[in-house]
Amino acid sequence: MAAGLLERLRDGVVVGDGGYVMALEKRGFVKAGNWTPEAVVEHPEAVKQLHREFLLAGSDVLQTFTFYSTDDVLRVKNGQAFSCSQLNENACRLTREVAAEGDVLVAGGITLTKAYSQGKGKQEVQAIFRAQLEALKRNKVDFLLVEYYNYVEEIEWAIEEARKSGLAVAASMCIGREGDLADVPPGECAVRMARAGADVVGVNCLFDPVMTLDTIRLMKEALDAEGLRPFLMTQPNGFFSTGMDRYGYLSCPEYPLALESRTVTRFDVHMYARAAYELGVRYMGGCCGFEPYHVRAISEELAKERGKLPPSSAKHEPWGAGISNSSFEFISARANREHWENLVPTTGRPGPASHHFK
Ligand code: CBH
Ligand code: ZN
Repeated sequence: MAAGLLERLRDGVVVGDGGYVMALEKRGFVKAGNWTPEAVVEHPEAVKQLHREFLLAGSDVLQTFTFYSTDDVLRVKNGQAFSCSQLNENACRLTREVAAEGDVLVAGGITLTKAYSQGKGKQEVQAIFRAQLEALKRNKVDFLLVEYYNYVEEIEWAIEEARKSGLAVAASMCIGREGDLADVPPGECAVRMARAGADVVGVNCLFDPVMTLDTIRLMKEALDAEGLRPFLMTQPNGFFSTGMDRYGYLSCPEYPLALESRTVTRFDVHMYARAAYELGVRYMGGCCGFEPYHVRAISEELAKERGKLPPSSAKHEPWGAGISNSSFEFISARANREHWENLVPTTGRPGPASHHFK
């Protein structure tokens, strides 16, 4: 039998997928603002194709496209055209079909509820988590991904339910350096996630790789101080959001329809992947703004550690080497790491250059 999540994490580094809602929104299959996953019923081939592109980019995990798939969120966002159970059932089938094309794990994703933010109690909120988990368990996902929570108390409740499945649990909050929306600092969030039973803890979404690295560093320090050793995970956004408050990219005026000029380059991703690895992060992917080529950059940066390049590197070489056959000499002159590592990308618009990772 293929190795499970924890064995893979123990052995090395696990590359993750992510960024589905935004990637599918751009392709025309998800509605911005809703970010709900009806595409698993309406456009199964589009979802499968994106899974496949992440797989080819070297992701070791394919997550079910079940983001915001709770009956209470669906009701508010789209009049509940489909139920959580219908969506999750379809999502699992699609993910499993593509996972069979490679040696990857299926992560069953559960996400935050509307009920918690409305002040509903633990029993009501956990009933919603159980409803999300039903189809995931029935379809035998390989592990659970409990992600995008902005309150540590809610993720504790989710982890508690997820644990009951007996599956490994990876848990990540959408917080930055300032902590959760109730002002619980990242270190305390991490400790509480680990104590609730998460095998992997970390952060996803809302912030860019720079802020995400700061946040995971704070998490690690607190976990170390408590003698806790969960694996660490980071799935930052692929948009620079320097200087934004605790809502990260949501506070950018360009969110969610004009974020392109903030997009990280594949070389920014190389630097993020290296820095995260050095910090001890072993489950590494991306969230909104990440596309398969960004995940390929993680796989290429960590090719030595992983002992392999991903399939889609057949059409790409790390650090620009692949462009040496360009039709003009001035372009092939850029076929080296030095050029791409030192590049400060511009927006191409009149005005200041955009931020660079360094
Ligand atoms: O799409 C994915 O890959 C998911 N695993 C994470 C999505 S994070 C989406 C954030 C939406 C923000 C909003 O509600 O405005
Ligand atoms: Zn996201």
